[in-house]
Amino acid sequence: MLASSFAGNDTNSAIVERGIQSFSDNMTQKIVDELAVVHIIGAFSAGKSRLVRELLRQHQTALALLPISSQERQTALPLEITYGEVASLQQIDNEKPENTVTLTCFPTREQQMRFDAETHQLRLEIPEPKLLLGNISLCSAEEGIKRLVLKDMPGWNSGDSFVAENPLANGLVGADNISLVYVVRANAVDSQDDLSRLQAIFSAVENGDAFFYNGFHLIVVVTRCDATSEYEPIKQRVSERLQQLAEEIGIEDEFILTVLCVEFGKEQQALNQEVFTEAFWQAIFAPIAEQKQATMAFDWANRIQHWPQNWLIQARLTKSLALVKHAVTFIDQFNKGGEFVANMNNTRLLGLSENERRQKVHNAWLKQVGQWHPLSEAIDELGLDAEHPLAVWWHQYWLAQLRNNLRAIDLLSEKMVQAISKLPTNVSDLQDYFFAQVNADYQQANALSNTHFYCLCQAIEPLTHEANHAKVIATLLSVSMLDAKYADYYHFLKTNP
Ligand SMILES: Nc1nc2c(ncn2[C@@H]2O[C@H](COP(=O)(O)OP(=O)(O)OP(=O)(O)O)[C@@H](O)[C@H]2O)c(=O)[nH]1
Ligand SMILES: [Mg+2]
Repeated sequence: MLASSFAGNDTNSAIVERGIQSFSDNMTQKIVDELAVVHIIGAFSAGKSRLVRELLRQHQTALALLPISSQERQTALPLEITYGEVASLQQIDNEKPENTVTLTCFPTREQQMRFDAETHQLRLEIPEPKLLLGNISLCSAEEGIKRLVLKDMPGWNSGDSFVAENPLANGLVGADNISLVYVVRANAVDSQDDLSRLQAIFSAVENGDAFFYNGFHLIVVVTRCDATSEYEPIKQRVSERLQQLAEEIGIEDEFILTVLCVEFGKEQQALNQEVFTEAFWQAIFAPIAEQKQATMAFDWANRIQHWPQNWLIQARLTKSLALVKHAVTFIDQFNKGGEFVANMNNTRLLGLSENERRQKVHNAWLKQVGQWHPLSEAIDELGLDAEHPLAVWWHQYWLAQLRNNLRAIDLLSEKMVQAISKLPTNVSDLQDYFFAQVNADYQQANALSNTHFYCLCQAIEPLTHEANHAKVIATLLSVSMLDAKYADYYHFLKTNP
């Protein structure tokens, strides 16, 4: 089987790879920086950082980057946790972003305290899919996948931090909050100090200073609940207390409370907290759950099914294959029983002028092969919009192959038209004349049905009837890769005998 030659310096595989890469880039939605924030607040040593560690426990390789949780006051700088393709921890100077430092392990409290919590923070990026929200619309209409930012805050009463002492000044106000997480030890659920801080936050929600999506969702995580029998009484006590606070402040209509009790256990012998962590994620995403579900199910196969009609490539594929078929029929008709203009000879042209002879031969030829429109012009009409995700593959591979393979047929047709138009009156044998004029081009064109590209066209013909557009594209991309690899291999063998 013949293989087409390389286009420029690229191998066929390189061209297909580029097409597939471009398709993949176009179909992968970019992650935008719009922030949806969930603050984790509470008194020092309540278990805020421990909660974060539990949520990210399966990221074993990033263990050194996770916040330290200890019996002493620990967190001194706010820690942002969000999605990143690779785990990384940075210390950010909000006023001088150029001073950002990448850290290889989580800084101790002493190390953190060298920096001003008002202007500095830590940022942990981690490949945790739970931190991706899908392409939901939050505050702006920006398209792309939104990230969740969890904020592990310094403890309220850790004394020496501006941030810790001003829970309202440290981001709750002004952020696009999805929900709020308040962590409290089981033995501190009656704390007056916590209550007065929550009161300040509830008031900020009431007067609109603190913005929350779809109501004010508060998730209370009660840690160190060692006996499950305590869960219900604790939940009840916390609910009553906070519901009453919401009523006093006048936000009971928008106040949605979830209380989760947990016993994380000793760090070293951490229990499997799967049930708790699932319940936790579900609770914090409750305000955007519907939107999130709708966008997450919208993968690329689904998106292709929803492409506009003029983006679907079946119609263009059908037209491409029709051109190939047309070319093959043309070649079949081109030579009938060894004659390029069948049954034509000098006797039938006797008594005609030079022009009349040429006209008669041309008509006979057209009758034999049918009307001919240059294939290259038909191929030009098959272009895709530049913004079509498959545009690179379609133009650089598919249409280029089509053009390369059908060029010989256009050339043959042109050659024949020229040969007829300059047919001299004194040729002794018409068939000999045409043989000399076009046979070499005919042989070239006739090789089409022997090419790997022709085989490919036959193999993908059933796709033109396939209703599943994603399947069509997936199949096209994979067979084009096989085709390209074959062509490169063939070329390699030919040039390295
Ligand atoms: N046994 C047990 N220990 C817990 C639990 N929750 C937290 N701890 C421990 O309590 C200590 C304090 O937890 P941290 O996560 O550091 O508390 P924090 O709220 O981040 O405290 P600051 O950063 O100082 O504000 C750590 O040693 C945790 O391992 C729990 O449910 N059970
Ligand atoms: Mg902490």
